[in-house]
Amino acid sequence: PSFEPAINPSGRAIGVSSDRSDGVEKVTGQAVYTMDFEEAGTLVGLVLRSEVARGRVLRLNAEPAEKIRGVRAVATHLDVPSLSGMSVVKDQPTFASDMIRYVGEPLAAVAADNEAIARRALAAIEVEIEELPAVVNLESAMAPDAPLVHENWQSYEIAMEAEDRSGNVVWQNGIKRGTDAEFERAFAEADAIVEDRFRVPRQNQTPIEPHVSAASYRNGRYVIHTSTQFPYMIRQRTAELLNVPPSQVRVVVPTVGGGFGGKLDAILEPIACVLARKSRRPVKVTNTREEEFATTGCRENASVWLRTAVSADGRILAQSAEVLSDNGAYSSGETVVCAGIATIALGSTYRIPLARYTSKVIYTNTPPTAAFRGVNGPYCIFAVENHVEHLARTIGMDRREFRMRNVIQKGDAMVNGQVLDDAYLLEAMASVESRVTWHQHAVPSAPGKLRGKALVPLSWLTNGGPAEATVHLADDGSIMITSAATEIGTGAVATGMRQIVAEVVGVSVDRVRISAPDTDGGGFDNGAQGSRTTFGSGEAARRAATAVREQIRRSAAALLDCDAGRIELIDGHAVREGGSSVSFADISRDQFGKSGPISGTGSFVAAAPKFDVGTVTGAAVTGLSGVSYHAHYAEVEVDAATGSIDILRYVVAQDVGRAINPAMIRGQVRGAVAQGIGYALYEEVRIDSRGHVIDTGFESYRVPTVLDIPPIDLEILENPSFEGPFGAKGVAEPPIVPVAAVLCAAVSDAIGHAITELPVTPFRVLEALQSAEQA
Ligand code: SMO
Repeated sequence: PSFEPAINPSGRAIGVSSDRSDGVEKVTGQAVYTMDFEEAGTLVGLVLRSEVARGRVLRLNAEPAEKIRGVRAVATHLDVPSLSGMSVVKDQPTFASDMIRYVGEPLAAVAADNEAIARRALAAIEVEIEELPAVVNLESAMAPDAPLVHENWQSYEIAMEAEDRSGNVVWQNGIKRGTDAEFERAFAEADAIVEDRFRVPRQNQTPIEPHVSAASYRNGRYVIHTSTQFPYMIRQRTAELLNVPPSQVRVVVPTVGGGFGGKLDAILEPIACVLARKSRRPVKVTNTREEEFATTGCRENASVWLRTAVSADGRILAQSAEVLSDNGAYSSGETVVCAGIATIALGSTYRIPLARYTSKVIYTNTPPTAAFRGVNGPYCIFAVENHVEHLARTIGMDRREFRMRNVIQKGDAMVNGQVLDDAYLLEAMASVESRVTWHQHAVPSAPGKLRGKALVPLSWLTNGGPAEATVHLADDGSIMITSAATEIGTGAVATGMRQIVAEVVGVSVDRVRISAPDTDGGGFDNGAQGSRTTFGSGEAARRAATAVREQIRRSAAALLDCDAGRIELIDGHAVREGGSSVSFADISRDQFGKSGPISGTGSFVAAAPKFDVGTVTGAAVTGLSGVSYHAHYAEVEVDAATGSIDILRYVVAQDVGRAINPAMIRGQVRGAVAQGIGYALYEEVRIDSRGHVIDTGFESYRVPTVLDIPPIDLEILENPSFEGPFGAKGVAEPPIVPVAAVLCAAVSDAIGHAITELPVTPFRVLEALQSAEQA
């Protein structure tokens, strides 16, 4: 691989743990979140939500609410265009009209002078609903005679095999590798066949700042200030729902208090817009914590079935898999798109020569599910790795040995046929093993305490979506970046992109500023998703900065009377080889009068990966970009009397391509492992038999605290990508992916019995211990 070497060989700007520029204002309470943002005259918007999971709206009368003094607007489905012709991938209307499909579905909204009036107005809206039988879990939704969540949904155009275009299946994706005859022979001739089914619950992103959107309507345009990860998606989706051209919607993003995948879609934005249009006043709609738990898109509940043929000498011969993911009542698109990733994720760590994988997304009468850091990776890898432990046990082989025999190595293809010329899984595993006692005997446990450990390798992707950026040389010699890349708390925009540009242009990081995301003010950006900010937005900025750098050198050459090739850019100055120099401020002012201000633009989209398709067919997501390589190790101690789990040691090796800011990487790994611990051991959004979310607060929904998170021993590996800036790859998502896998495997190792369902609660541990005794 060849990529440009660092332009400042001293590494002044990248590879340095620059301070987070947004840190001080956040910890001192000065940062302005959408929560804090308020135009003069802003009204309070509240949403009336359905109390039943499935039903027919017989009557909806908003008139009594409209008559209340201080109520400025009441909106229902009558105020928005109907959704006919909307694609199934994004099918949620702003307000329900005739049918209700989940508890919490918006029926109407009000804008009033204050919250008390708005609450009274909600209570005054008259609603009559005929409750109908609902399907609130995967099993009942897939039953042959199940009620259809979308009764006329077969009219949607879906690229799906004909036999599956029925029932509540939203979308199906599959991968076939090898011929049917080869596949069947592998199972017939296998020394062992192992089968498992794994189950996982919903996980809520629990951002500190809930969803909140403020909208105004001026001169026929909507202006939205909102807490989002993806301003252009909000613009597009809101425009689609309001049936206006996207250019009639402007999206501005103040400081964001956490996203984690949950803030990709328009949820409150269209509601705020309709209320603003009707009231002719700015309107702010804020989710309560209860609404945040009960109505926003969680990581989906799912089940993963795996069946594998294996040889006595520990080789995977063939594998079947079926993933069932709960879409909820409407599709945001994420769960559907990610169904494609699931089939690849299952076959991205080990060589699977023959495969039959299916991934199905199912409609249920429950709140729509959506993206969450790592999408379905945490449950696909949880299933794959605990299944691998089962395979090794079955043939009596050491699990480390089994993994080494099957793990993808350089030049191998993943199950989708994509060749990984740079696979660094063995190196990641070696990094972890050099820091743990894997080969030694475990430290003896105290009486009643059981110790176990596990090591899990991982390949993971970076979103390769498009980005534009512009870099300007200002009149004072400082640098300005305009981009719609969105800072969601990782530091990748506010600090990382500035480091990248500083490195290229040859200034200190504090001389570089970056604009806040505004769809009226910067180029397109694919949003803070899939760990793509540094990789994609950063690369666009690097390219823009390179164009500026060359213009500065040309201008300096003219001023210093030499060849541009002899100019170096150092600390805000253009320096002629061995002699005189001119400051960026002087260059800038000189250029203003000659050929105008200096600026450059850059754009990026990842190239298609390399394939050795052979007999692979059917993958809807065709390839992964910016693949990085990882290993996680955990050692746990289980209390046999109480079932409680202590994490004694947690070790990570993460390939980041190129470390732009090591301290920020450590922060991301720690945050991801923390969220992974929550998923593995505590978190579960439960839904009752009538479709109500049970866990609507932190009293019953337990997230890990600082007391639950052990020190994390991280080694950062640098295996440069061909595309990211200076070789950088995505960082923030991959480290959540293997956490549940490694913790569950370590607990199963400790208690001598497999656990196949998350979260691994003390109750499940005691249940498994009991089964182990009976066996
Ligand atoms: S789930 Mo992430 O925001 O791509």
